[in-house]
Amino acid sequence: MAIIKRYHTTAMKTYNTACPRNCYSTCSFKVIVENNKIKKIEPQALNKSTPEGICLKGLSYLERANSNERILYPLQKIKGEFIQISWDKALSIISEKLNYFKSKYGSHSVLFYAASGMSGLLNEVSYNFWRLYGGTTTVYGNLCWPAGLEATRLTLGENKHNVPWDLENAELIVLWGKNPAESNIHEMIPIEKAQRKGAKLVVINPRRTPSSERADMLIQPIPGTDAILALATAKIIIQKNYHDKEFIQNYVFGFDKFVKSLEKINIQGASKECGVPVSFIEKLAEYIGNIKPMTLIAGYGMQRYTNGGQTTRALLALSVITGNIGKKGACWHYANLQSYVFDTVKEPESYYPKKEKDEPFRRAIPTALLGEKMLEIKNPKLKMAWVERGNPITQNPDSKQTLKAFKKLEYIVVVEQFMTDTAMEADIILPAKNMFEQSDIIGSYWNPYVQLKQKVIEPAGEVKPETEIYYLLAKKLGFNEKEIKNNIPEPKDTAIENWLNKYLKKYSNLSLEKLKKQPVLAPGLEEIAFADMKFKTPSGKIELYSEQAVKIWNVNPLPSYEILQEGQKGKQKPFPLSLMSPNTKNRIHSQFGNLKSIKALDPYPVVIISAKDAKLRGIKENDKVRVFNKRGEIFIKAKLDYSIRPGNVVIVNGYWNKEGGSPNLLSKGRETDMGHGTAFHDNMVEIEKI
Ligand SMILES: Nc1nc2c(c(=O)[nH]1)N[C@H]1C(S)=C(S)[C@@H](COP(=O)(O)OP(=O)(O)OC[C@H]3O[C@@H](n4cnc5c(=O)[nH]c(N)nc54)[C@H](O)[C@@H]3O)O[C@H]1N2
Ligand SMILES: Nc1nc2c(c(=O)[nH]1)N[C@H]1C(S)=C(S)[C@@H](COP(=O)(O)OP(=O)(O)OC[C@H]3O[C@@H](n4cnc5c(=O)[nH]c(N)nc54)[C@H](O)[C@@H]3O)O[C@H]1N2
Ligand SMILES: [Mo]
Repeated sequence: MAIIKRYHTTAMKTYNTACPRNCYSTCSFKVIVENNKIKKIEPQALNKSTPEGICLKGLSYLERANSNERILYPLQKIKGEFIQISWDKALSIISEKLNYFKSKYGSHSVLFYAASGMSGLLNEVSYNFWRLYGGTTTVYGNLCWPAGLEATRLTLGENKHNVPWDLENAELIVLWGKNPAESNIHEMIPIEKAQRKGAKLVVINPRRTPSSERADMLIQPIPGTDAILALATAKIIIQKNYHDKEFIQNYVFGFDKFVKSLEKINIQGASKECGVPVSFIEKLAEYIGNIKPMTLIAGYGMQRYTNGGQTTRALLALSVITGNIGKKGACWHYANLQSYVFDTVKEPESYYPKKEKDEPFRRAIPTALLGEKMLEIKNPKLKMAWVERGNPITQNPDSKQTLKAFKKLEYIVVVEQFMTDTAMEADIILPAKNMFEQSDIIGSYWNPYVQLKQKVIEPAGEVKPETEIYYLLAKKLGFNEKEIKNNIPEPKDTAIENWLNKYLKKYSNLSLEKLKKQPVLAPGLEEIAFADMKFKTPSGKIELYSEQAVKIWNVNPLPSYEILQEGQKGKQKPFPLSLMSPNTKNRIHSQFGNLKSIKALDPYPVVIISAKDAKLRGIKENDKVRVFNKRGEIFIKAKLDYSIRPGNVVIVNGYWNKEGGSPNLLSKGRETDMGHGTAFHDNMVEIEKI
């Protein structure tokens, strides 16, 4: 009753909640609600990682939640147009299709595709439903971060790092392939505090970004060559005797082999390969070798290459040989999975099918090659797809292939909030909930809190959360009642709360009541990760040499520099420019860009090109250009910028086709060397004026 009463009051009420977007920050914030409408969004000071400064995307939830472009009813495509239909009709059609394809071709003729549009524990209900259906085809791997996760797991045994506020204790901070001023704005708070106390900041990124504005040193390597830069730096550190012998003696496995492997590295040659002057490499070695404690923040940018895992291992070696692990102000800062206390997706090993548990449920294809494999797979061929929390036509590589694969299907259901490129391909669209319309528990890969994303309003229009959609569909399909009860919560707020409480009960410091008041530090949190110097690797030590790396991924057992598959050196003809397509400040991938408040700042995609490359092609600022390779083309405006090295260009990802197009029209579906990640940036293009 208490819950129902809330929604009928006209008084303003304040709730604590948290942002469930796939973003490092995962901010806690407060929402003020009146008459079932979100009125205001304010920071939540109780979260030490995100006490202030809600980003523009967070503030734009006001517009997003109340947007009149939101999909509020089930829609059916009839002769190319979407027509509103009743839930009963929509679910009847879908259950008919599901029965038909299963009986005619087997349940694996249906693809269940979900990505990272909304996080939360309740997402597991989707998998439960598809298991009850008899299994489907799904994807393994991930678009995001797994090469780096796996590199870290191979070396340290686990993915965890010091709490964000420990950054203040660092004397040296290296931001390598991460751009927190855009992708993790709250990280800039402790970085600036450390700098005010005298810490040095080094940024390593082929382009200059807002994160490098206050750096003491900016190094701009050729994309995809960071491993050789790191190995050359390691060689100088060891030659100059800066390495931490005691730490290595006690905790490191394979150091001698690592030193031996560096013999073949020639500093001059390395400098040429990565495009960084020797003096800069020497300076970097001076810094990393002498300034302690160091936190090396590795982002997810440079692991989205075909050599991304090995590159990450090479960077991590710098933290290892200088003893910058397990101490105040000293850590390898990649992903802190300590708040993922409930999630099964904890380490990349779980990204590929586990025999006993998953095989009857699913036949899996790599997400990095979604379009290609959807077209290729046989026995049975794919006939139908169900997409939720994802926008694969925009966000997965090689959009043309992905689109072709979707167009070949006989039936598509998309659960969405907005008319995305993927939703446009649907035969039926089911309206998706937003973050304010259902409670759920979320973790974070940076913020060390377990948080409650609270239900604060009743769903708009006829919106139903996925749990309810699956519940109704399970009934329609006549699944066993007991199975339904065990696997899918009833569509009632109390049933959802009971479901979440079932998990929370495992930890004495967690309960819904408590989480409603404030975020709670993850149970068992190590503020300083690895302070006990225990490493869950086969040797029990930090592994520079990894037999697992060879066995699982067939890569060099030591960190090594591998040449990219497509090319990186700006010389490949007929496509001489390497295209990076990183994340951007005012969008989370393909989300938020449709809002007026965001469009005002970021109205259309541009290609960032150096003045030198522009001149060579007769291109001026704001000229419309064609960016192309043999996979596709995109017509956008050019932005001339000194932030970028000649030979490289940038188009940030997330733009929809109707906005001008996604850089994934140009990227190839390719896996990273480990972890089944996606090598988006291993991508060469040419540009011409039109
Ligand atoms: N505002 C905003 N925040 C986000 C997101 C978002 O979309 N928008 N997405 C969230 C998600 S899901 C993720 S995965 C993270 C990702 O956030 P980050 O870890 O910051 O990763 P990216 O933005 O992909 O890339 C970071 C930087 O890597 C650089 N880079 C590319 N290639 C190379 C290379 O070869 N070497 C080096 N040294 N650098 C390179 C790019 O220029 C880019 O500036 O951000 C999260 N936070
Ligand atoms: N070229 C290039 N491509 C990239 C990247 C890159 O660096 N370069 N980065 C990659 C990375 S790091 C990532 S993580 C992926 C992200 O890829 P996706 O996870 O596919 O992308 P999003 O745009 O974040 O979210 C997908 C959709 O989820 C919907 N959604 C939100 N909440 C809900 C909900 O509760 N229910 C349902 N059913 N839908 C909901 C949103 O409206 C949105 O359209 O993109 C990848 N793509
Ligand atoms: Mo991501």
